[in-house]
Amino acid sequence: MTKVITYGTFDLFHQGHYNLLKRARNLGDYLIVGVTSEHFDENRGKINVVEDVLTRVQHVKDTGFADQIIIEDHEGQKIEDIQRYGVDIFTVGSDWAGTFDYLNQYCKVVYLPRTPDISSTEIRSNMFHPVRIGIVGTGRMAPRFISEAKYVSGVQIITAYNPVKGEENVEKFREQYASIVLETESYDRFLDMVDAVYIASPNETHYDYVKKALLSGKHVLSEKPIAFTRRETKLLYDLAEEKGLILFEAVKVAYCPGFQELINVARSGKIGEIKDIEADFTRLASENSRERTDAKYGGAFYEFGPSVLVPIIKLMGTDYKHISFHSIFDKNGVDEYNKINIYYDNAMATARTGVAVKTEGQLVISGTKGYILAQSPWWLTRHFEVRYEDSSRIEPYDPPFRGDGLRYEISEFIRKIAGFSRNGYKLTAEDSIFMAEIIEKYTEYKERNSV
Ligand code: C2G
Repeated sequence: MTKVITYGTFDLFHQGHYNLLKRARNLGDYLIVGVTSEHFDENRGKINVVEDVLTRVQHVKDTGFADQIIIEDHEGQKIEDIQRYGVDIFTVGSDWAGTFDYLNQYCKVVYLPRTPDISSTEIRSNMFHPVRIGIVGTGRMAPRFISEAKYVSGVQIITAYNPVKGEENVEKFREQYASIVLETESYDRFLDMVDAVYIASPNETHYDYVKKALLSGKHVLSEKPIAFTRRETKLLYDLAEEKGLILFEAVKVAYCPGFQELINVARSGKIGEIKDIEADFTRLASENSRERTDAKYGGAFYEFGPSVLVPIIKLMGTDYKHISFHSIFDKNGVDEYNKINIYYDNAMATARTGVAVKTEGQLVISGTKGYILAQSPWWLTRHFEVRYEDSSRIEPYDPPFRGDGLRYEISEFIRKIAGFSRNGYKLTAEDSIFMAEIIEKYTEYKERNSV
């Protein structure tokens, strides 16, 4: 009996997949098909897969060509499988020609002709109808957004908006991105061109921009904080809901695959009951930066507060008993460094943020059986460890992380707009509204104590 094995994602199953499986089956008497897990696809940089693994397995099964279906979830598995199942022939489509020659040591490698003119990528982009995006603000975030959006299919950046006359970054933007229409006069005209907006303007302008965009029927991804009060934030989410629009707060860490994994490990019971969280995020900003000169809307807490609150909200929830703030302010009332303590029944958390004090910058989640340590920069989660009383016992995790991480939040946003996926569990409206409540409390504290 000749055993054949092939692998694929088989997303949005199409004729090319069908032909490949049929040809693979005809190479022998028994066909094993490896379908990639979500985790493995994320690891190899394929972040646009639409269907979940069980749906994809079902489609392969429905063809009737597979005698056995397995899940491929890690690098190096092909070699293991070939040996474990006693495979004679490994095959994939000719788009991979050469890539798997190293498997010749274990079995015969055959590249089958690829069916022309059809691919999951193409189907995905047709299904998604490219979402036309406009960017509000041409400062630091805009170029990062543009370069990361290239990795997400179904996105077109059409226009950018900045009404501030003479700002240096406007001209730079115009020169660098000739194909993006730069609108400097009318926000309405800018909105008319797009399906969705990404808001990366100064903090205090987010609320108005978000509100107007929603009222014009546009989906919104807004930099944090969406607004400075609970009431305003809730109003915006209610408005989005009423209009059937997607509103996402861009707290990047929440959408990182590695951070999701960290939260899931923490929730799994591995470290026992969670009793304490220490989330630390500091970045020294230059003395003339916006963060250190804008006494009203700058400072460390507004800058990094949402990021440090995410792990606390995700693991301890919103039902806290008491919160206290401690800040070091400069002479103009800018918070340079903060320590926030949140107390729950039987658990507590500390968040530290700073723009003029440098700390270790780690995330520590402490439980009754052990703790999770994610070192700086834990908000771009690439590595974390589970540690125990026995200090020699360390379990490392190395989740995937590509680019500067923005692509994950963009991809989630686009998927939600397209109606796929995945309810927004990563950062919900409730999470954002709760963050706004803490921000509001912080503002009251700051007004009382800063100067
Ligand atoms: N395929 C094809 N013709 C197409 C499209 C795809 O023959 N028009 C083949 C691919 O060459 C592959 C299989 O169908 O052999 C599955 O394709 P994908 O779902 O795109 O999976 P892929 O990313 O190629 O994964 O470990 C995974 C493997 O490396 C292949």
